[in-house]
Amino acid sequence: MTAWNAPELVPLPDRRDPALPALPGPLPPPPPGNRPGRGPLVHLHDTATNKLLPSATGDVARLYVCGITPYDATHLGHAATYIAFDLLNRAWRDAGLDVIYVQNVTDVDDPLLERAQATGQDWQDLAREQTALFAQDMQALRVLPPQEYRSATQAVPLVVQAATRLLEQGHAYRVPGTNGGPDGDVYFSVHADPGFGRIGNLSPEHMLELFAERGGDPDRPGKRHPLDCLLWRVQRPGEPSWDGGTLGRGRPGWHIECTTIALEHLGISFDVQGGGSDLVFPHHEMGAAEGHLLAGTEPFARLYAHTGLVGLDGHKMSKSRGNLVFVSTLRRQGVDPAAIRLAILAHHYRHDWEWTTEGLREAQDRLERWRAAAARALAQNPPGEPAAQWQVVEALRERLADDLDAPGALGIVDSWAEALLTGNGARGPLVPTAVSALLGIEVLPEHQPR
Ligand code: 5CA
Ligand code: ZN
Repeated sequence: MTAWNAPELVPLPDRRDPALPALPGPLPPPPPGNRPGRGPLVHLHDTATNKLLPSATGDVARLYVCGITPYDATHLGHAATYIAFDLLNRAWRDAGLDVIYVQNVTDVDDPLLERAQATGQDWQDLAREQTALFAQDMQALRVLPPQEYRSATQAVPLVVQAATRLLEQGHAYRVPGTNGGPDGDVYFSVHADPGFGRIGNLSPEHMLELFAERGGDPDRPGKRHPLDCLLWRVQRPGEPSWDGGTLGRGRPGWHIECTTIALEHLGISFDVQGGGSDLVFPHHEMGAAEGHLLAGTEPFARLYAHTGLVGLDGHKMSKSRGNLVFVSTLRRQGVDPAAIRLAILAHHYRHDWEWTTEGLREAQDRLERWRAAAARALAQNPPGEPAAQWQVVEALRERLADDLDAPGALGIVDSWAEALLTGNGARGPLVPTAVSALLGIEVLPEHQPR
């Protein structure tokens, strides 16, 4: 595994392969004494319970992060979300866990088809192009690739199987055609799951409002409940469609895509489902209910982690609003991706925040200071002191283990850099190595872009 690839090109990697691109390998052994050679387990905020919970329970940590809908390039909101979960991935690896990370790409959905139609582009070309660009952006930002990167179109057989099963179980039903549309769209019955509402803990009114805003169709005639969500949309003229067996030709609904991909590759009760906070409801709520009924047991995910939303000029950055700053644009302008990453890490992942050019400038300054400090840390005289270096590394690990406190972690590295640049900081390669492995920021000269 050396790169992000389009899903159909992904050779399945050995997830135990230690030769990951951005991890310089395990940190060297700690000095004698009681110092841990491995990072502590991250405690992560769970949206459902509003508590900090251990992020994993065994030797294998299982993560599902909701991927992009590829009709526009990666904006900084996307980047912030994937960098947040990249911190978790790195901390888990540092804690000695075997990580299975699964991500989807929603390569068929209404907004993608609408964009393709509006611009006259083939929807598959659009999806392929934007997925490839996303992969390049992620690689530039040193986001470690997932082991399984799966597309909605690849998942069609899983969705057909799941929708058929939910129908058989009586947890889904067919809706007659409206406005001249065909009969047979399949909907999931939210009330089939007595625990529905467990993730967002929202009032019925709030759920309805969000459902309508985020791709739902509360007013569709023939539904049993306004919140019931689409599992299978039977074919309309001009729309792509797949063989649905007894469901008829059609295409998958959105939520069931992630439910089935997660169940297939991680199994029920995997450790963490992640995404932006715009996915709490309805997306993750629907997934939890569908997954519960399909697997016959719960929870779907043990923990639901959500990133705050990145805004620009007072509004959430969103494709529909068009107030976007793209990672690829900044890269084309010659901005060092490490500075973009640092600008993002300066904000706690759970906060909503605004992208500003000033924030980027501060990150560029910080990166310069860190790199100057790293160069000093590696100078041979005087030689490095293991204990002093390990103290910094442990403080860094401790900040990340506390709900991925990246701003706190940056503060630790700032202090180390400041001390080195003013003459008496911890020398040696350990801190730069940890900064690279844990934060994904390259400060050593040989890794920096020429
Ligand atoms: N394909 C679905 C998820 S299955 C989707 O939401 N795609 S997306 O392209 O709209 O968003 C991709 C990821 O970025 C999601 O996790 C979403 O929650 C997150 N995201 C979108 N906008 C922002 C933003 N402004 N700030 C932070 N994260 C965002
Ligand atoms: Zn999803």
